Amino acid sequence: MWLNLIFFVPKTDIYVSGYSTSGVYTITTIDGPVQVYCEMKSDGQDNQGPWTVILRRMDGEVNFYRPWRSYKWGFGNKGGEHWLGLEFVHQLTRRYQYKLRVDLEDFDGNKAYAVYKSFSVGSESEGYKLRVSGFVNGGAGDSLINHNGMKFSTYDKDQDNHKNNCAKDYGGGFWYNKCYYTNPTGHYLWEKEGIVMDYGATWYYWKNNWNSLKSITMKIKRVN
Ligand SMILES: [Ca+2]
Repeated sequence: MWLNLIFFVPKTDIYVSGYSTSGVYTITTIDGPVQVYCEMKSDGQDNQGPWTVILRRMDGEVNFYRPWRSYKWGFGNKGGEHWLGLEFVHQLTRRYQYKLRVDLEDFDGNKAYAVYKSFSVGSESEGYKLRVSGFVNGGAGDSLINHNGMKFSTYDKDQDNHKNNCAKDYGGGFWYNKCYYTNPTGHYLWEKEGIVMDYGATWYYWKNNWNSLKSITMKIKRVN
C-alpha cells in the first residue's frame, strides 16, 4: 500500500511492494507505530484500492460512545470495528488531496455507496473540521454535505450547531451539525431492533434515520 503518512517522510511517498491484499498494516509515525486497515478491493465502481479505512462498523463489537481523546487517537480493533483517529486522518489529508468513499450495507444485503472527490480534516485547533466536496452518487445519496464545514463533537466536547449535545443525544462522535443526516458512529442495532428513529447507525438519504445499517465503512485514498 501507499504509506500515506507523508508528513513523516517529507520528500517522497514510499511504496511497499508485496502489500497486495487487504489487511492490517503497521506504519511508523512520530507518535509511535499505528495500525491501519488497508483495503485492496478492486471491483470497479470507483472502488479501486488501496484504501485506508478510517471507520468501520460491521457487528457491534465495539462501543463508539467515547470521549474526545478516543476519537482523536482512534480505538477499536483494526481488523474489525474501529475508528482510525482524527489526528492521523488530519495528518494524512493536510498536504495532499484525498478522496473519501462510504460503503453502506443493510440487513437485506443491499449495498450503496457515496464518493467525495475531495476530503480533508482540519487540525485539532480547527476542531478537526470536515471538508468534503465532489459528491458522486453510488446510490446512497449525499448525506455528508450537511456536515461539511462542521467541527467534530464528542459527548465531552460539544462543537455542534444544536443547543443540545448531539453526541450525547445520539450516542456517537461525529461532525454533528444540528444534528445529522448520517450518524455512522451511532448505536449498533441488529436487524430485529434496527428500526428505531434517530438511534442507530444511519445514512438518511439511503435508508432514512430509522433504519440502522448492517455495515458502514469510510475509507480514503490519495488522489494522484
Ligand atoms: Ca450543542
